[in-house]
Amino acid sequence: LAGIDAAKGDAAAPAAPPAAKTKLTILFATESGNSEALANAAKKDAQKRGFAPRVLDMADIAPAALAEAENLLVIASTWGEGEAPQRAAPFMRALLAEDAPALEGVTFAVLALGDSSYAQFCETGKQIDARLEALGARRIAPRLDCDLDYEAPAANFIDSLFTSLAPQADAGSVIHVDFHRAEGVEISKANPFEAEVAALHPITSSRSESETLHLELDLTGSGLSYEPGDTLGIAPTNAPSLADAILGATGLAGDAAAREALIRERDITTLTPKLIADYAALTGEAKLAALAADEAARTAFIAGRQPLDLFEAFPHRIDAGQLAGLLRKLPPRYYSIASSQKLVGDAAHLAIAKVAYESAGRARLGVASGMVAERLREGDTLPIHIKANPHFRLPEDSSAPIVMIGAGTGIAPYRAFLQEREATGASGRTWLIFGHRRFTHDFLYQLEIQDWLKSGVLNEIDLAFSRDQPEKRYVQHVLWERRAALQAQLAEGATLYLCGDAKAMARDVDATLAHILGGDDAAKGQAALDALIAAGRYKKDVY
Ligand code: 2AM
Repeated sequence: LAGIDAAKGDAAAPAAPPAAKTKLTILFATESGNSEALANAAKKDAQKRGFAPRVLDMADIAPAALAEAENLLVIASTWGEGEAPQRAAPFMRALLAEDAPALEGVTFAVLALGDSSYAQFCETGKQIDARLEALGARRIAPRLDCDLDYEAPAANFIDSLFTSLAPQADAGSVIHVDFHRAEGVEISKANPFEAEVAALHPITSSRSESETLHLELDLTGSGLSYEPGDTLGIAPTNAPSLADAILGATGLAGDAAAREALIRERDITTLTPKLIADYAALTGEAKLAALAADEAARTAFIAGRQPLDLFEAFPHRIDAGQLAGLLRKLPPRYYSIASSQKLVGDAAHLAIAKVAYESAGRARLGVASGMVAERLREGDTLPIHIKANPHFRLPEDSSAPIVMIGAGTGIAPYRAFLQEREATGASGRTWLIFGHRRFTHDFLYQLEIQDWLKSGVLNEIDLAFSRDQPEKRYVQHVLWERRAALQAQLAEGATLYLCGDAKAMARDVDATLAHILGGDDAAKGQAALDALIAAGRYKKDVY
């Protein structure tokens, strides 16, 4: 290990100055902040253990910056279908390019975060791990791929990595920071606050094809605070009817403890390749083993299906412990906060679209949105925590213009921005470009928005209702029509925001923005967009 050898050499020399601290570079790639938070916690731990650590964001550097890194810990999230976090994309392109710099002399370890329900689980971490080795760097620990419940395995990985990097450390002086629980009694994912539901009502008309609810949570007594742009995590419960169906299919009907665990603790709606493989191993059924082993057949089976479909297609009696062991831990669901504490005080507002669809012959409901829409009542409490979203904040200069582009519940953080601007009287120009299905049913927060237009908190609005005319009209069509005004705002120093659907909308909006900025020169447009992102003037919160 480069760092340790150097330290030993120094110590052996008789009149040498104190051994130089072992250098450690912690490089993260984050979309929603998990990798960033881990990197910062790891840095604190490393400092306490006597390393000289620094934290780098992949969004801010090029691969050449790693040539000087002696010991490198990479903490990388994967996003969407095996993609890198958006702001890390230029770094990843450069790392994978043929002219990437040689990294001999660098030792590294990769901690990958992901979601095992995606086929390309932890793909970004895997790519980095393979590429660093190909560029001549030396792997000092096998990569760890973490699922949504990453906190404990990630903390253990970092702990043993640091221990192996500094075996010479005096054990008595090592303070192990358990960053899994370092927050102590603070409200966190592991220790949520029971927030009372102060208000819950639809903000779409009863004839809307996409019901959206406005939820107000009382934070009194929690000590919680948030900034506009931050997100709120809800620990949901599963539908009791779905839990009962699973108990029936696995021969556990009537087992009250198993039922409780399914409702409160286990993820009973996500079918992963691992679940199929584990169920095959548990039951020894040949057809299941064949399905688990055949990637194409497995992917086709998983599409639109959930664990219940698997248990019904391959019925076996299993015990409660085995059932719990097959299912992931139920993860929280995150929503952009739709309020500013400067206006609402000890409260947080959310806009929640009810997810309801049919697949593989069965009606399905989103876990959290289904719970909120069907079972939650005013006066109930809900376990919640706040997750900061430092990359989706209002500009520091409150006189700078902002352009807010959003579709559907993508309006939520803009309501927070506008409440903040109302409360502070900030002078920056505000322009909202909002898209949804129908003007009469789906104009979320219409009355408030009209009031803001009247009072001047909101200076300009453009609407794109997609289903009010034969041809689809989307936010990117508005952007294109209003490209001259957009360019003018950018020239004035505007920051652009984009919130809403990642797959279709964000991709199309990006393409339109690149077209506006680069004309027919696609590369020029992309470069201009990348430059805006790098300057913090194009911020996305897409899901
Ligand atoms: P649609 O469902 O009528 O196609 C919020 O969901 C809004 O985003 C809806 O008006 C929806 O339109 C629209 N939407 C769907 N696909 C989109 C895309 N590729 N770009 C922009 N908006 C889109």
